[in-house]
Amino acid sequence: MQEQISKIREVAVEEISKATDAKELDNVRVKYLGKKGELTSILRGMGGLAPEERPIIGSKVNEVRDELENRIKEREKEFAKEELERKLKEETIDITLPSTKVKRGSKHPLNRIIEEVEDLFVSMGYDVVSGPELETDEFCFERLNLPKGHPARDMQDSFYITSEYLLRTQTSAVQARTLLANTEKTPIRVICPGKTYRRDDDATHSHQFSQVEGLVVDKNISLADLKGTLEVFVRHLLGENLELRFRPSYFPFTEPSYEVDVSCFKCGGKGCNLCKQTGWIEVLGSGIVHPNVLKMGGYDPEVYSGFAFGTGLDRLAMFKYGITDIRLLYQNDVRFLNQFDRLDR
Ligand code: 2NM
Repeated sequence: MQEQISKIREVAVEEISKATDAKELDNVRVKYLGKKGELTSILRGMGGLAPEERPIIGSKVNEVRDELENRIKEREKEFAKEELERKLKEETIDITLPSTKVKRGSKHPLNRIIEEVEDLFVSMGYDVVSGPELETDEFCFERLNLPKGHPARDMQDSFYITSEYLLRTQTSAVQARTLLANTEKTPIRVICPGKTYRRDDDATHSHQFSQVEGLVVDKNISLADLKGTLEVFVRHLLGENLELRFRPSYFPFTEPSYEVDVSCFKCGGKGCNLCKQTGWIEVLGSGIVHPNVLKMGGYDPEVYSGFAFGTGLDRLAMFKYGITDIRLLYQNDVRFLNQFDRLDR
């Protein structure tokens, strides 16, 4: 009997070491240690042995069973290790392979300008406000001191939807709303960037364009505040060494009014095609808020004063990036837009 057990052990050990995968190994386990396995059968048949033989045979079988179990476990570990090594080898990633190119979008030049202007004015304590693009005659004209019969109210120049509603011709409508919403709360410091509409369409005029207007109202606001603010604005956007020139002008909502020229950033003021040989380029309209506008906004012009300014963002973008046709800003042709990728300003 003992010899039979030794023989079984010998063959089993041989088969365990010869198993080439986990499945074969399991078959070996079942063959010897399973319910109907060879070793198990010997334990089952112990009843037929002489009583003094039973403990000897029993412990021998257990000893061999433990040994076989350990050997099977060791072999399983080896298989797992081999499997892991195979996977590591097979599933390596070739990091030198070139990737498929991902198309990246780019920020629209107008949005670059708007964000730059917003960041600057927010840093000076201004709020950025917006309002409806479909406006009433009241906010677009009446409350901005544009009297009936003013050319800007003409059907030829504005998009009227009804006799009362039109697409806003300037963002100052938002400022008229801001005044009315804050009655005698000061200071008011706002800029209003946004889309505006006029009946124009050529290389320098688009039926839809973009403006930013600014408004400050407080006690003791003077022309000095206006000049200082616009100097910071223009120099930040177009160049720190530029000169500004304030030229008397007329706007219905400001008195006095000024157009602001900047020394030509292309020729430095000597005269070139960009500045049409004048050395100056017009960049802003501005002025001291008209008392009528303050009054209609609910501010006593004897107590409060303010300054306002406005400029076309399209023109600024065209200057800044050397764009010659305003319509390029609204066609969203990627061949155009791509050129602004990765510019940091
Ligand atoms: C400009 C030029 C001058 C302006 C005036 C106002 C308001 F609301 F205070 F009346 N907002 N914007 C203004 C003044 C706009 O754009 C060329």
